[in-house]
Amino acid sequence: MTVHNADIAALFYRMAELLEIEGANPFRVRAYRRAAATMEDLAKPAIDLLAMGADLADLPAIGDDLAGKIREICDTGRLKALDEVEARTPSALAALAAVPGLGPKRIRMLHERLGVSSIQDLARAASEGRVRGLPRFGPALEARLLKALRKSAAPEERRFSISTAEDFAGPLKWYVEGIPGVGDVVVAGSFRRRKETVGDLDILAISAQGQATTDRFVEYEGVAQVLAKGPTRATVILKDGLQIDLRVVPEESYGAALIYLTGSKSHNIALRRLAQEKGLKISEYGVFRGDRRIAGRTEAEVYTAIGLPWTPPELRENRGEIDAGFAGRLPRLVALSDIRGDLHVHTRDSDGRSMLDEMVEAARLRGYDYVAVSDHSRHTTVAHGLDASRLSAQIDQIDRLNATRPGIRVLKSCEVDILPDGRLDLADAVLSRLDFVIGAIHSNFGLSMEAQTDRLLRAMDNSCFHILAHPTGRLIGERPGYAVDLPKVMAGARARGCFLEINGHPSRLDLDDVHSRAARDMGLKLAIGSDAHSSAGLAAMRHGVDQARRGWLERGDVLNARSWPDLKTLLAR
Ligand code: DGT
Ligand code: CA
Ligand code: CA
Repeated sequence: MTVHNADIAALFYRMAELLEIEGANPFRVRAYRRAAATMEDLAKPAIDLLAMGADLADLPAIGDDLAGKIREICDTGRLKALDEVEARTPSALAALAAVPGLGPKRIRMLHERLGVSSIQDLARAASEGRVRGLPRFGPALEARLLKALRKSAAPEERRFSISTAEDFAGPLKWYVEGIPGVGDVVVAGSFRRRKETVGDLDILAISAQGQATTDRFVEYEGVAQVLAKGPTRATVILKDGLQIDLRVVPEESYGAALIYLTGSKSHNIALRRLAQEKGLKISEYGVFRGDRRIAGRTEAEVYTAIGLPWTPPELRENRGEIDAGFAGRLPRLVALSDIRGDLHVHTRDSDGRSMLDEMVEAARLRGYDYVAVSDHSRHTTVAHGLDASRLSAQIDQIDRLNATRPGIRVLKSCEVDILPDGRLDLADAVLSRLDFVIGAIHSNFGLSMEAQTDRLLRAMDNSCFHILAHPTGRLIGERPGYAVDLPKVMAGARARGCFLEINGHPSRLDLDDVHSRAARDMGLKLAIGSDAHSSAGLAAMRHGVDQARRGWLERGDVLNARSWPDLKTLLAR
């Protein structure tokens, strides 16, 4: 575990904030703030100083007590004293600190004078005009608070799936590219990092004429509301509720601005810390030594200036990419062009909308070497699942197709239901005729974690089983996954020669990025499937690949980045 000085500072600031809300001794509050500042200014990581045997009590504003706390944080990543304060501060009160304009002193005043201990209390008091009369408040602040509260009370932060965001991003990008004087345009933010959902779109445009650009930007036909417009930036809300932030920068800051706007925030903060350690300053305008700009035009230039290789946006989550970059060990991420085939598609034989030969032809047109037909089994009756005789007939049909159609190999598969007791929905006799079997849960989501985990492991005990589809069963924005001990399932899969899937359907993306990373770290290979239910659905492969990239997967970690002969060898149990 690496604990950064900024992490220690953050814990101390939080401590000061909560103590202040509590009305603790001001000297104690100030001591934590000064200690936090010391940590921020420290040139070397405290964790390294400790390892070298340095006495941190020698540092400014750090006494024996705080030195001990720093050691505790470096050892455990936590601060017990803070946990205790957190536990006794009403969480609603602590949450008030997130309202712009409210610091601990004001929160305490609101609490003591007006009995405010939640956001709702505050909204009521402010709308009744009771806040303005407090010392250090006033009508202007009251109005600002109300505005901030209205914003935060707006529908529970709405997020858009990456594929919905793509639908908006494409035309919007063309529009901005068409504005006179505009050069490159990039949709940055979480969209560029390929997060599974985005809160808003952040567009970066190069132009020497900022004002003219934002003027034209807000005239975009989809705009419902203009929240802000200035010479370098504008914010609008589209009719469908999606917010768009536009930043306009001159060419010489492009790389720096792109890094800033791509984020993530925690990646940016880590970069800034790194620059500071080198005596540099990094901002959205460039990298500076003193007043001199030493980099900024391209992303690569900026990364190089602070000693890092250019880092793929999907990795910029401060999940180890900085250390890996330093060590020259960034993964060579799998790319869509590495994918040789699709391992999960449906046809009209179950709940797909395209005929089997249409699916095969669409896969061939995508340049695949193979495509696996994996219709549902009978247990999933709503999907018109196949029983043994219908599956047999499909197998025969695919054999005939393979004999006549050159250009792509059609693999015989089936998405077989895993029954509540872990048995598979179809008999081994028919399953063993398939090239491989995908197992999935479509019922009994409510089992205990232990039972669900056992169910999956028992299914994988069957030597007909190969790939576990959408392993958590979640539907993004609709339902969480079932309770399951994924690390245990992953280890169990590896031990049995089975694999897990990254389902590329934009409402599934299951495994997600974090679980995919965990699989990779334990040496478990993954299959990426589109779960297409029509020929157009094959395009979802790219969403699966995006999440694989966010999970640090390389070509070798992905089953269907292999040729069929190689894949066949891997699938042999
Ligand atoms: P989202 O929109 O919630 O899906 O996530 P992002 O990552 O697109 O975040 P957003 O739209 O709030 O901001 C876009 C980028 O701007 C973000 O990825 C990094 C940068 N950024 C925003 N706030 C800060 C900040 O306080 N500090 C730094 N260093 N960068 C920030
Ligand atoms: Ca964003
Ligand atoms: Ca934004």
